[in-house]
Amino acid sequence: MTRLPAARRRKGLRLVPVLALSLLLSACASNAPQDTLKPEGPYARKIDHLFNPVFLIAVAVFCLVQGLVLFAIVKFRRRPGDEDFPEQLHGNTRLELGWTILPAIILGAVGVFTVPVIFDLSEVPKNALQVEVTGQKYWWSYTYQAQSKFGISDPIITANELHIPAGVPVALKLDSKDVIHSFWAPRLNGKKDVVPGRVHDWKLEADHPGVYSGQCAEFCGISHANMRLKVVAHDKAGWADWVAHMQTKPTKPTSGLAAEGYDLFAQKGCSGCHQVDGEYQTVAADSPSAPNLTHLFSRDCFAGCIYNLDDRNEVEAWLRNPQRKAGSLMRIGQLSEAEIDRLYAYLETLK
Ligand code: HEC
Ligand SMILES: [Cu+2]
Repeated sequence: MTRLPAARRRKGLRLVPVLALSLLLSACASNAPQDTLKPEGPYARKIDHLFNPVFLIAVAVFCLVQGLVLFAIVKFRRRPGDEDFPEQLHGNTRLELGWTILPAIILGAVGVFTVPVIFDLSEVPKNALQVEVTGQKYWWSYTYQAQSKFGISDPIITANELHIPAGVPVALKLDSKDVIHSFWAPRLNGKKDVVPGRVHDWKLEADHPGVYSGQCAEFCGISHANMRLKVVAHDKAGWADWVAHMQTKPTKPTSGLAAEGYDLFAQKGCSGCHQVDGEYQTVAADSPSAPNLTHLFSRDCFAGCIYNLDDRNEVEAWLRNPQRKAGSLMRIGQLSEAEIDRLYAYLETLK
């Protein structure tokens, strides 16, 4: 066996504490909005309640196994004067039965608690708000069909930010336009694959009003990491306001930059992909689907929730070059700064 020179070995050893420390510190983020260990709703809590004991069992098994390994290493180490091979053994029925039966019992016990949770989580909740979720490269669209129980009289279509009432179960129907994505809002429930040609049921519920971030959790292409989402949970009044607002139609601007922007929106082909209810209703059949912009400025974030809508620079940078988000399916010609100003003025009216 070739051995590393002593100096190199020592250098390698010095890296061990550095690695261990960085691993430890990486667990210390004070602001971790996607921390699955801090569930904020009943479904996520079910998973957490399962995770905690299973983790403890895993720790106990780890300590037992590693402890036995260390014990064997120390106890049976080679001592000075040991010249002969140790006694060679083959098989030990009692040990082998032990380490087959004990893990089987442990896994069986874990299974007894896990299986009901799997069934619970896949049960479609009753009296739930229904939302259709479509994953696509690289953003999420949400459709709420009319549901009188939740005050929705006309369908609502929005993107990236999923609005829900707090304390109410939300039944999701997940579908994909292109490849496999995975819908994940860690503090509200686990992951669920979003597969083209199939509709998967999933659900969410938030205990309290708040904003819960999430992301696509299945590698789906070059901007997979830029496919984030937000779940915004409202209190009763906030939910009623949001629904009422989303049911209004924007009024077409008639003067100033915004009116010029309105015309540019058609001239520059934006309306070929983007729908604005009441104004630009139909999009080209062969265009990639694009976020519905009817109430664009009622959202906080855009383009897979990676940019802030309240930062005008980010919106302008997007119109200057939508390819700043790698692989973006928004393809437009180069716009002049004057055109961008006008388009921005129009977009801003889409509240
Ligand atoms: C070829 C289709 C297409 C055309 C044409 C197009 N877009 Fe887009 N647009 C998209 C797609 C797809 C996205 C989502 C990109 C992403 O998040 O990965 C998008 C995203 C956006 C967003 C962010 C919306 C959100 O909620 O995330 C805005 C604003 C926008 N486009 C404005 C425009 C304007 C203005 C024009 C015309 C100059 C235009 N788009 C032309 C396809 C298009
Ligand atoms: Cu994805």
